[in-house]
Amino acid sequence: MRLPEVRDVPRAIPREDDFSSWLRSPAVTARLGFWLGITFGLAFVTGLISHWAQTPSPWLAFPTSPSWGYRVTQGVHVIAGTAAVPLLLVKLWTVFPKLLARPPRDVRELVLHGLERVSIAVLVAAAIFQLVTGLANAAQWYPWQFNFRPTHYALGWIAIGALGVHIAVKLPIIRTALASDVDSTAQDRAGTAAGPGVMSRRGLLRTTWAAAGVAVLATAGATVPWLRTVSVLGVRSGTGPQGVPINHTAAYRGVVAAATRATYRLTVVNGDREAKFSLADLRAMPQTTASLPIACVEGWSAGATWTGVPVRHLLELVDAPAGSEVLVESLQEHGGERVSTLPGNFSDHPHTLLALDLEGEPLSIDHGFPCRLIAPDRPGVLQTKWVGRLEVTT
Ligand SMILES: Nc1nc2c(c(=O)[nH]1)N[C@H]1C(S)=C(S)[C@@H](COP(=O)(O)O)O[C@H]1N2
Ligand SMILES: [Mo]
Repeated sequence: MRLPEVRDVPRAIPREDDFSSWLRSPAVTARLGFWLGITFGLAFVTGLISHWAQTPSPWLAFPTSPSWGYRVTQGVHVIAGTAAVPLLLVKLWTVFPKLLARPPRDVRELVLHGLERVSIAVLVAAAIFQLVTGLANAAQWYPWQFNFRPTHYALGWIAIGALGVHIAVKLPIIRTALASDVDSTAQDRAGTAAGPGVMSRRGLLRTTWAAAGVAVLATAGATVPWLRTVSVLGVRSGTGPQGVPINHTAAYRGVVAAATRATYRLTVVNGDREAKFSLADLRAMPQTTASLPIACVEGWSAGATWTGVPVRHLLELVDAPAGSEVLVESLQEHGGERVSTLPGNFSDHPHTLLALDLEGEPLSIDHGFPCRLIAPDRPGVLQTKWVGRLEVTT
């Protein structure tokens, strides 16, 4: 069945045919898409790792080694997402006229066309949502009401699913485009200019790669120490007290009074066994020193040397068996990151510490005085500060 053609309607909105730039070619779009696919793939995989680290699985324990593992995967996550921003913007520019394409008149084709449009709309919306919320999160700006983590996680699946469909649908075009020269006109839409105008295709691609490179350099310093000085966009890339940045201060979390009280006691509980230790008691226990990073989910990280009592030692004092899962509770009464769970393989690890010192000096109040949890290969959000209580939960 054919639908009547709409003719002679005055055009306020341009049509696909009104765009003729030599740069808007599948030869260019496919090359941008290739790298966009890589950045989204990296962000997806490292995002799954971060989700796993924060949602302990009873079937598959998150590993405690290498101790810098989460630092690397989360650094890659944020860097890949940042690099994707210029790639996505330029790619959308190259395909933008398709938005104005006239729908086919054949009903069957119209349905297919509509389905493709919907899948592209989902992909573009999810991709933009992920990049915008991810960047805002890395900048610690939360201009929304929803809970960031579950939303970003769910949309990650939607984005990667829609990306898979998109690649499958476009595969023939992608393969031809990538196999031929970037100046090839073989797949260009009729009406595309026959040669370069203000810019060559190679020039556009080089400019885009450079923009992605600048975006990476501007954020990577939050995790890569020697890049600190060039990272104008690196959040928390500067040094804080004792050489480690501070995310949430004691004043912000309202724990100054509780953390500095002379009557401070650490409570360790295993069923009906309960023990209490003063700061002096903790200092008198065997101490372990370990080099472990703070690796924030927001992408910044910093390596440091911590000294304190192994959590395993404290658990032995209340007869907790090996592999005990432990609930770590802060003196902090309100707000986020108040408690965290240490899975059994983490509480067993000799470098999982209740740290008292950072770089050889007592912890500053903002780093968690009198003591804070620090464990290998663990997201920063779970490295609980101002610890008041450890409770064995299994
Ligand atoms: N009790 C408590 N612990 C906390 C936080 C917090 O707000 N409250 N912030 C967490 C976050 S998000 C990070 S990245 C690390 C940062 O530790 P630092 O401030 O010593 O660098 O502490 C974690 N521990
Ligand atoms: Mo964090």
